[in-house]
Amino acid sequence: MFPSKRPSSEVEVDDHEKDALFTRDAKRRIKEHGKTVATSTDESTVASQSLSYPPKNRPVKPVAIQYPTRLLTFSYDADRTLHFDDSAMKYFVNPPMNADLKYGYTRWIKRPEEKGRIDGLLKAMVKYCQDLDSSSGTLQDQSDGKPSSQWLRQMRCVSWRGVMTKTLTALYEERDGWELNVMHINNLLYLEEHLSDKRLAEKEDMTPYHRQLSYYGYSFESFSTSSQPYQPERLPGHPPGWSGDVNTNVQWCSVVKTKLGSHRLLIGGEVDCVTAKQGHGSAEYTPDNYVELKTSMAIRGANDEVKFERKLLKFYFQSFLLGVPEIVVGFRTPQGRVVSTQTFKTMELPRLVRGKPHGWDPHLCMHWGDIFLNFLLQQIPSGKKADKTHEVWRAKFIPGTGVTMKLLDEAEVQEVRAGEDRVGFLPRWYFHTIDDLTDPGPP
Ligand code: 0WD
Ligand code: CA
Repeated sequence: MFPSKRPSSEVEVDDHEKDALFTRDAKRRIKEHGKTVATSTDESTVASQSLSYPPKNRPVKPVAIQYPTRLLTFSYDADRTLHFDDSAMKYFVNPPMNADLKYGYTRWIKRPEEKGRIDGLLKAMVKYCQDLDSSSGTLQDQSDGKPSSQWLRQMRCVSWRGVMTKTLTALYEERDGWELNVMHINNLLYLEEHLSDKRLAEKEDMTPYHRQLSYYGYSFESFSTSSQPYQPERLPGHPPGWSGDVNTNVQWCSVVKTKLGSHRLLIGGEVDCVTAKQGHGSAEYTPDNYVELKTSMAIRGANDEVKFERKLLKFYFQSFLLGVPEIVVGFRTPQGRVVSTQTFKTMELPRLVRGKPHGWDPHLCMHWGDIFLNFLLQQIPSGKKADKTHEVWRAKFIPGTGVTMKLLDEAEVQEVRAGEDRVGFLPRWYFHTIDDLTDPGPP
């Protein structure tokens, strides 16, 4: 544990102290873990800051993460149209052994790579707020604003689950950097993954080998899901268990709220399938029945095992963040044949790696995530919607180092907008719909 008393010149960022840390108007240097991590030099033109991550070998103050609560679900259809229903929900079934994951590859309808827009999530958030207001009727005391405004005012951050997974696991990431666009309006942070046109083109231009590997995951989904509980599909002209050709436009998503430290988060993400409720065999499901599907190379020796156990960190947070309790891994041969499946309980993953040299500690990730959110909240001044000319910031994660952040200039904001009708990266309709939702009202 950190000593409880420190010289004030050595404020530790992990202290939850919402004090003068990172205030823009002070010339200050913040020493963290013996390194200078943030400098600001000018009252009004602070343009970049950085946050290095804490060492992994020091115990940290526990930062709690709340088990998520589901708010609503929605579906994207084959044309990528969003529907507030469960039409894209599928049931888990055991995949046939020796299933050929190459099957159907040439018929794969691949969703083009796109910028990390959070439009679908915002639509879901607005829908939830509208439902909250209409179900509260006139019973609610509205002196403090509509029920949805009260609710939304407690939220601190909105993002896709994938972004939050990357953020929390950054501490252990040694290879892949990432960049986020960040806006802060009425005390709510909006995060989208920043994918430049160049980066998108690179992602689209996968080698045939990587494309194939990426397809294995989707065809495993087809073999492991069905439109009916407990009944693998039997489609004429296809191998047993195949539930349909892969179209990656189709997704079933769940939107949840959770809390990391003191920050309430609104997160949306894809859920692969559900197990039918015991004894029902009907369309009923709860988040307790969500299932995440993964494929991985069959483990052939100690090295493979180490690699797999490292990967479990991402599996863990990806599933935890949406409240997915089970992960079914399909182990495959290099040629894409399923040789076995294994079900992991999300909550038990940390114990599997605890104390191992390549192990990971979720508490360090949560602690880091809390530091990171504090950093964003305190560095980026919260704008008001009424301005409609909001600052967009860029947080850039550099593996092995930490995060730098800068305010984008007009040309960079234009690149983010990419010619679309947006304020920063937020769709303009959002500002119209939600104008009174997160507004804190008159001072
Ligand atoms: O930054 C993000 N996470 C983005 C998400 C950027 C752009 C779009 N999206 C979309 C996602 O495709 C999805 O519709 O937002 C929705 C929610 O995403 P998420 O759940 O936050 O995404 P993530 O956790 O990164 O990935 C979940 C699954 C993947 O499962 P595996 O088991 O492979 O981790 O979403 C799928 C994939 O099945 N997926 C994709 N499918 C097609 N194209 C892509 C992609 N680029 N990325 C993830
Ligand atoms: Ca999956």
